[in-house]
Amino acid sequence: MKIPRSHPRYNSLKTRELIVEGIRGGITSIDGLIAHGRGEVFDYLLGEKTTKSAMKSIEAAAAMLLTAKHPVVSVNGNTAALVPTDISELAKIIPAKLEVNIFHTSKNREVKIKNHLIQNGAKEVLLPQKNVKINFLESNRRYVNKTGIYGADVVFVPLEDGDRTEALIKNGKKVIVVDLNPLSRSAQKSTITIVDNITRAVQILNKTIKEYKEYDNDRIKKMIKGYDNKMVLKEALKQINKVLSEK
Ligand code: PTJ
Repeated sequence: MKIPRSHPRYNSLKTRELIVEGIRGGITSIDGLIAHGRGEVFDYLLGEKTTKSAMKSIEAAAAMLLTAKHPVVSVNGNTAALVPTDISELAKIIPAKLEVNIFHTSKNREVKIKNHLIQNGAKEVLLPQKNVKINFLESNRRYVNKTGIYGADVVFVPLEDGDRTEALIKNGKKVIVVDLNPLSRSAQKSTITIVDNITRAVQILNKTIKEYKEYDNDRIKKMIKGYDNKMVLKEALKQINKVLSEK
């Protein structure tokens, strides 16, 4: 569909189109529409901008990814449709492994996500292996790659369904989540929660990582130490309250 540039909701409609194209191309699950709708509501309530508290999370995430020994960027069907170039760039600049990990089981979709990322700049994309699992999880997301998520110390998991965040933490990993809903299980359980739209957050994260590469290690470590995820989630809820009361 051709969306006129003058439409007041141009960006939002263009983003929706990416999800619809993702579904048509076999990259995104049909359930991705529901997830996207939920995200849109929270984005609206947050004022459709990267808030100060989201910036704190992005900064801490950049620091944690740069100091990780074995960082992995996990990609599902919505992330691949919305930000294939930015997420591929993120893996390149950290550098981290990129691994496909989806909730709604489909071998075909895993391969399509991998190919889509490669077409958008990724060098290597790992797929889950049927004989490699993480503990404490029953869903398809338990299958991981031996050289990727299985041995990772930090996992970046945008648009997550909550139980995997919890399972990854129980498996001894640090988890960075991007989720517009500050009340979701993944937002509440992760090490760092970036309460922002992935369409904005990854670009800013990439820029921040490039900048922090110049910083010394002590400065980076202090940033991680000083970060308080509970506080960031409270600030996100306050922001929602503020937007609602101003209306
Ligand atoms: O490709 P698959 O099979 O792995 O499926 C991916 C989805 C996203 C469909 C699956 O993980 C799922 O069902 O997720 P949930 O449980 O609906 O959670 C998605 C979360 O992401 C919700 O809390 C949404 O508010 C949030 N969300 C949706 N769109 C965005 C978002 N957060 C950040 N940016 C968005 N654009």
